[in-house]
Amino acid sequence: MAPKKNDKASIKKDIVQHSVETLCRNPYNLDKLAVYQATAYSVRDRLLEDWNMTQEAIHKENPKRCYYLSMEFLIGRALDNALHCLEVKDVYKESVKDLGFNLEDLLQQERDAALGNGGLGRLAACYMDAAATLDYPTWGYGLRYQYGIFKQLINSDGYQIEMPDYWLDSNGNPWEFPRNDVRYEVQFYGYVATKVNEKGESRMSWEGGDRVQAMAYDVPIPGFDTKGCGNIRLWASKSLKTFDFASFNDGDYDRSVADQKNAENLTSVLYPNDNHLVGKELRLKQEYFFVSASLQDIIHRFKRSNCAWKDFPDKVAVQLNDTHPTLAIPELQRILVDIEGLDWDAAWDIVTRVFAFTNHTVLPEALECWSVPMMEHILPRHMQIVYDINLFFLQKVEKMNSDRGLLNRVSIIEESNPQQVRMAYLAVVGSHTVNGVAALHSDLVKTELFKDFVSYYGPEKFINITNGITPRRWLYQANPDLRDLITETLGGNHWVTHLDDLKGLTKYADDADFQAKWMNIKLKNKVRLASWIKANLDITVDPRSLFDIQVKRIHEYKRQFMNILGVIYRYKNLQLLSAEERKDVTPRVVIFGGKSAPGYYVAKMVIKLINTVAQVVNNDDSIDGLLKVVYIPDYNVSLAEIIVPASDISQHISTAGTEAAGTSNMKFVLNGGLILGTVDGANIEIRDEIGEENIFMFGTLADKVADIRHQQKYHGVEIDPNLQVVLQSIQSGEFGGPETASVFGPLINTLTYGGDYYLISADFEKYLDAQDKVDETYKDTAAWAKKSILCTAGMGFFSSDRATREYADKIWNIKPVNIKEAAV
Ligand code: GL2
Repeated sequence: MAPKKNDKASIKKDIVQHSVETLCRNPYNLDKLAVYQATAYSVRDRLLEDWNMTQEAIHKENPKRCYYLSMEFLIGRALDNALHCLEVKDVYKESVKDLGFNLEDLLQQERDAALGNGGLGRLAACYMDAAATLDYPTWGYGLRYQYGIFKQLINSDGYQIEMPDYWLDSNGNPWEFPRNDVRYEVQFYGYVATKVNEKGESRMSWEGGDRVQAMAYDVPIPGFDTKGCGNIRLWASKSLKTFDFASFNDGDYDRSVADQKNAENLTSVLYPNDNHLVGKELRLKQEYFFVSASLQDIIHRFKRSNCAWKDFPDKVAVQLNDTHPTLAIPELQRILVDIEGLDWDAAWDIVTRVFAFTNHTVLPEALECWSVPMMEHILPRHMQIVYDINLFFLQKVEKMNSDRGLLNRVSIIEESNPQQVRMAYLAVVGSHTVNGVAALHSDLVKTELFKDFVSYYGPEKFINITNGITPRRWLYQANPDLRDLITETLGGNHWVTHLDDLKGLTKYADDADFQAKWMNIKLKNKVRLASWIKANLDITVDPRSLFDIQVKRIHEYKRQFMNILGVIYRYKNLQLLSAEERKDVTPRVVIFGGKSAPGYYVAKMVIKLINTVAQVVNNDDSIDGLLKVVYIPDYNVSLAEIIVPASDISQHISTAGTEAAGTSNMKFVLNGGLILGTVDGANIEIRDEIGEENIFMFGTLADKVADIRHQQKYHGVEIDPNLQVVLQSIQSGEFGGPETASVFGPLINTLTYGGDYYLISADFEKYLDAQDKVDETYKDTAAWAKKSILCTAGMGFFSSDRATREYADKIWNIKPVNIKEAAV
């Protein structure tokens, strides 16, 4: 087939052809949605050429490959990204203009692929972008949820309301290729029997139970400045029986299709919990369904290469993105021992050379444990295998150190009632390398979370790979004016794939002309966000105010509560100032966004408080517009692309030691936004890279947190006096009246009776001081501009290209494929 041509006439022809032939539309009756779709199909055709070439190149070279197993991929929109990667955005803009449409309007028609909760899922998407850009033979595997993360509405009372996100609506999804021919069976329930094979050996066999089918959908992931195109293979569950004729003939119509519905329900929804385990049976089934289908596919591909099992670890690396895919460990052991007939030790040697595990959190409530009775019921053979893995592991530990306490502590089985399988321990025991996602976090992983494992295995098994973000989406695409200024200043766009080049901006940090251009772009981005806010929320904000942004999942540990308490403090102070004093005040717009897990009561109350405060502050004319509070509903990847470039300050204020890394911090700083943050997660490394004079840091250090909690337990919480005033104003009904005040009682109690676990009171004064510093610094525009430029200049290290390379070199042991040469 002749390759697609990228001149305007060909593109227009392709778009019209898809409108008529794919969408069945009359070319004289096209709306934006139809033209978006036709455009998307035409771009997909072009991607497909690269996709095929890449897969062919990898197939020919047959190198070691890496598979990134993740229950979440928070991809966002695909069209704009693909246009940039294929370097056809300008010609497409012209082409759709000729057809009577504006490309930017068309881009807004696309629904986000929101198959993730937050940072963890977005990280997976950034790594797939980097792997494609760097030509690594890496595929992602995930689930094709029919419903992504819920849509968040804020009702007139300020509460979060959840609506289903049926992103695969009747319009279809141009960004996936259904693979009708790639299907595997996945088994659940049943029992374990002993069987004698042809060689007369007796083997365990998993029998009976239910079966569903996994069908593959491939999502192409374009690389930048390469012909390479990566892939994420998503599994959808299908019924093996399409229709039960017996029931149908008996008149039982519901039952005749029940099987199909039940099977398809399995991959229907993404669980909406971030950093929190909800131990539901359906979730466990999703996890097993996912790893079973993925491993069958990986093994199928491996077998085509005619290698022996002993070579499997030289051909295959599997990265477990958190514990969610950990069942892959007993599953591979089961396949090798029960089905392929390897002996236990040979199989275990292979397993432990294939898998590596990324830990993304130390929060106890997020660590996955599954009840043994539930596992026994759904996965009877896997439960036996987990027991055996544990037994052999504990025998080895005992040889080194027979301390009973130690054996209990490292056991994969927790002796609770009922017993639980500790998935993180299973992941550690079954992997060759375990990594944390930022320096401090990896340290805590070694010294606290897996301390006993470090003393058994030695420290080398536990490494750090600090997270990274893709500069393609998060600067090149989201901030076109800044992109162009950087490209012009650095003399080309080499920086997009070599982010360390940004260092070259350092020498312009004091240049007044450059500063003016730089700050002008920031202002333009703030105007863009202000217009969005006006159009969507009918709130007027002045783009010359300081934009202070905190957008992320709502969680107690992330302390949005502290932020809004600080806003109340600011508001009360403003009320006290004279007209003269007000002249000296830096006007602020405080912007929040983020979803709470539907069942997370305290987080939902924080959302309610923010909206209640916003209602009062925004309607109080007496403060001369010096403070505005905005809650942006339904925060998602596409909104982030508008919000991130518009920040002056963003807040990353988790209690020290709780945020494993954070990745939005990187996005903001890359776009010249300064940070107000705690000494936590990747904030620390950002400070090291950009210089401590360019970041506002405050708060209790991680190694002091436990002491303070201990103190509070015995002596109670001493509420900071400024905080006391703020809490009283809430309790007195200043926000929403006396009835609303009582609604906030339980929230306030988390600071007092609950023991202020997240140290809001302990950090409050330092937080307010840091905010004062922000206000003061902002008054000096040149000083601020310099800091902003140095922020961007220092962010080279946080490219997902660097992070992915580290995974490839230190863990996966894979090399890039030469796509052009190999494809010839
Ligand atoms: C998270 C961490 O909370 C976050 O700090 C980290 O940046 C990301 C990616 O490593 O992982 N862990 C987690 O369970 N979620 C995260 O976002 N959901």
